[in-house]
Amino acid sequence: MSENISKVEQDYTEEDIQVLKGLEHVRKRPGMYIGSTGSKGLHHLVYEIVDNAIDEALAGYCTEINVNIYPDNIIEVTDNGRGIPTGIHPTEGISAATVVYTELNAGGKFGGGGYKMSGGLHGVGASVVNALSTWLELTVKDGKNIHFQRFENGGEYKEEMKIIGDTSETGTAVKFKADPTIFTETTDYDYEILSKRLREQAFLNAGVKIIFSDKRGEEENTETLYYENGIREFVEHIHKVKGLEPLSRDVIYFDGKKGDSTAEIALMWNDSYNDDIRSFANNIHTTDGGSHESGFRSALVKTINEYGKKYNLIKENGDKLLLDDVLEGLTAIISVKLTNCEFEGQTKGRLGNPEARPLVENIVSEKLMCYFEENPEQAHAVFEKSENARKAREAAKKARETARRKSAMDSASLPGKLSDCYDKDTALTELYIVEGDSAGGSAKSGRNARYQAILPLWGKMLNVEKARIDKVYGNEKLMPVVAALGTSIGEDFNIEKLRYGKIIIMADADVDGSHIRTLLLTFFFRYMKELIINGNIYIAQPPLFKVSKKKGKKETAKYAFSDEERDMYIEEMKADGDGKVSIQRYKGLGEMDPEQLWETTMNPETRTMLKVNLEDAAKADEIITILMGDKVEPRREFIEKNAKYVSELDI
Ligand code: TSJ
Repeated sequence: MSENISKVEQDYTEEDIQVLKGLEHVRKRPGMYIGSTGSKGLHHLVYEIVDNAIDEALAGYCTEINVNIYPDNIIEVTDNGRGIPTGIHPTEGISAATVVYTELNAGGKFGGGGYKMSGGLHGVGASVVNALSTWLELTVKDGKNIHFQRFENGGEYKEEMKIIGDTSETGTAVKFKADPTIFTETTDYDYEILSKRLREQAFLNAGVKIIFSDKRGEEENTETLYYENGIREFVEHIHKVKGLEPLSRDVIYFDGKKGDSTAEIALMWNDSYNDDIRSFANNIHTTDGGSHESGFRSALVKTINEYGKKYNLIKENGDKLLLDDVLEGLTAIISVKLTNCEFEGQTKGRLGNPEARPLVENIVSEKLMCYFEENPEQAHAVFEKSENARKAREAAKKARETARRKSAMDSASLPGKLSDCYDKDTALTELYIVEGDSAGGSAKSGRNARYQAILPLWGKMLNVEKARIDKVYGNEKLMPVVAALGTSIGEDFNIEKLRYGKIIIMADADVDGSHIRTLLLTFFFRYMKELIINGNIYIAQPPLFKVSKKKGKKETAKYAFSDEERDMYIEEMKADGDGKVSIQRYKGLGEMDPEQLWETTMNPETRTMLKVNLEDAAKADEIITILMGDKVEPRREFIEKNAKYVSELDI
């Protein structure tokens, strides 16, 4: 068989050259295919391969997927499906499997069979993984033969696919090593990141068993991810890890379909004040929602109000529940599978397909009403919870009006501690939110007062997890931030009134500093989310060390932002000959004089800052929920699992 499909190496056709150009382009512009060449892009490689195996499972031919990490960060993904077709591709003249690996976007196209729902974050496929790997090995078992092919240097191959043995089993195995010349930042896979994503896939695809093993360390770390009840168990899992007390015993679950499109919804309320709604389209997390999610929201508020009216729980029309009221304490998963997903927005995180809205809306409207009628105690519990939220909302409105009268929200009365800048153009202006008065002093002297404003924070920080918005209005630490920004919060938020283009959180690299950072991020995430989406929030990166050398009277200094960088500068200075190298460790911003602070952390020409994205903020939000929550067990578990991360954050 391998004889039939072998081609002479030097006999390149025009098509082959096209193929190579495709993969070459992937190597030249990896970002276009996998988003980034950082840690995120690296992990995408694994998702991309696993998604293919999941497609086979969804098609009904595969029950088990194995994902292994071997020493040296080699990844292996195996399934027990039909095996990628190895027969000769009708137009390309080589094995169909080879086509999948060497042509962009070839996945699922061959054989006419194809898949109806194909995921893939950016529509990239196995060929992209191949293009970005030092080597990749493909093994296909077809119930008779074992076929094998090896690729090197981003998709080149010396031999066609060949038979290396016989077998009675079927399945596909892919093993690859990410190319360190492409992934220059890191080629180290993070167990928790992969585990979280694989678990999510197991929840979204009920009945698919994913066995995940990390074989890099002395002790193997293995998890079996298998959920017979799919997204119902996802909702329970979220409650369990966050330590939230459910309002009812069972998760509410609906599914339905229209044509080739399907939707599943699972939901449950808990005793917290926040909602956690996660939506997916073809197994891809739509972080910015979209048509399916808005269909859900609209059906939810409509149905609960209808129920209230029907059973005389709502007396006057003015008592109508708003969306925010019914969302309080709600955890929900919405998962749709469509033949052709369209993702919109800058980060492609929003589902565009208009048909997904009525699909979800109709299922939820019809079935939730039935559910409430059959489970009146649950319906009443939900109603009471929403009713309390409505009352709190109205109390907040009063608090807000009082606050407005005192004109605390008005930019005409800026907070006393604010050292404002002269410029008003948000293309230039920056607000530094600084923890501690001494650092605030240095920042004030060191800044460029034309466009940099300084707001020092003091006093006890409010824990936003336990407070509703009415408490935020009275908080001495947050109110100055709100007043300085000028945008107001929550329902009143208006980005047009923003007084600074960049809002920079500048805190020490210690326990208190990370506490402040996390709380501020949570606050922005909950009450000023648009600022994060809009990319206005930054985290300053002050150096941790100063490495300097005195040669006679002349001092040269370099600032290091990590232990590695510090050691590098020490070596450099030592290698550079005589003079004494000294190291200063900055324990806090207050230890730097104004010039140093300007040069290292505030000068736009020389500073580095981290731009906060929605994911960072959501992470902070999750950390706050778990660490500040009432339950001890999830907190302990979280800290154990995330020991590395937590110590980095030092919370
Ligand atoms: F694409 C890939 F290489 F990334 C990959 C594909 C990786 C892994 C781990 C598994 C797979 C894969 C593909 N598993 N199963 C399949 N199935 C097919 O490609 C297949 C088999 C038969 C037919 C048919 O119509 O008979 C159609 C397809 C798409």
